[in-house]
Amino acid sequence: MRRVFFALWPDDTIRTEVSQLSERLEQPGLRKLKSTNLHVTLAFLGNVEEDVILTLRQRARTLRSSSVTLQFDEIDYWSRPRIVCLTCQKQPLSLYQLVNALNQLIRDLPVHKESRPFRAHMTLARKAKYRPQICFNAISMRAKKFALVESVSLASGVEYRLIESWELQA
Ligand code: 2AM
Repeated sequence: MRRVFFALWPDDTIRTEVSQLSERLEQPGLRKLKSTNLHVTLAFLGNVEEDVILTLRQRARTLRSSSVTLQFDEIDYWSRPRIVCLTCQKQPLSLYQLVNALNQLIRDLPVHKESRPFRAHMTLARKAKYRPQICFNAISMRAKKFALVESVSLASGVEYRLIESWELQA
């Protein structure tokens, strides 16, 4: 079984920009994500068998959805997962279309299904206790691809690894 999810996978420029912002976060016990682990989850699928991954890859290839531009203009604190994350005041229609298309794609598969409304976010840090008070310039992320990603647990911590990515339409 492999733990997988669909995500927007930032390019190196965005990773650098977000990491620089993340460096400014300070609070006791905060566990910041490594720059290479930054992502925007589109659909969390949980632990799945190899044949399901094959089906996901076959279906994802056929998906036609538009590229997505996210304007990360807020830093939020979510108390239950205890995360600090970047969020968008406005989520573009193209994002909903992509998430809906992915939910259709997984509908009949034995994978985790989310019941809560979708809220785009990029987790910056875990084990947070309160909302950081920092000013920053909004970060605009143009995603031309979406990806199937694996979460691998290592002694050094969790690592997110790209399985495959697919182009979004211009
Ligand atoms: P995140 O997107 O809020 O950062 C792999 O576990 C990734 O899928 C994590 O980064 C995690 O959080 C996201 N995710 C979304 N829903 C999840 C769930 N129900 N259980 C675990 N991880 C989930």
